[in-house]
Amino acid sequence: MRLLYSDASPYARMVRVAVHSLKLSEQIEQHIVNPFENNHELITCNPLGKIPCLILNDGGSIYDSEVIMRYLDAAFGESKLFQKTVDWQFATDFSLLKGLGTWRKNVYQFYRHSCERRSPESLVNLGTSRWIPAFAGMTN
Ligand SMILES: N[C@@H](CCC(=O)N[C@@H](CS)C(=O)NCC(=O)O)C(=O)O
Repeated sequence: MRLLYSDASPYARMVRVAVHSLKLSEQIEQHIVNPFENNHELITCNPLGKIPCLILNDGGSIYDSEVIMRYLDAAFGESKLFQKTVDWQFATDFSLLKGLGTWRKNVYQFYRHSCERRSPESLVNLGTSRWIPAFAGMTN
């Protein structure tokens, strides 16, 4: 598989965290693309011309960061990152992460702040979340 991405894209970064967390780095070749240069391969696999875009081994393609992550998790991760049944609070928290434009240190602080405001249980979830260790690792 081949992942078209850009270092500057928070959406692509999120997918790359998932690739790393699922230990798929050797199976997915990561290729930098500037989405604003009308790259032929990108437009061919994603008519929207946006990254990230995952090109499958059979030539098909999957795009939109969340769809890519859900695909990788279901196909190769035994649904470790996203549960098989929808947890709406988890989905909402995930949307919060997606909505953040700035990553690195801010993502962890913002998420923690948001959980602290909600409920003590959220803090427990924060500690046990499968995502946070990966994000925290990227912020160091
Ligand atoms: N909903 C998409 C958004 C992807 C997106 O907007 N990517 C930006 C880079 S951060 C892009 O490719 N922009 C190029 C364009 O809009 O033409 C996702 O989650 O993957």
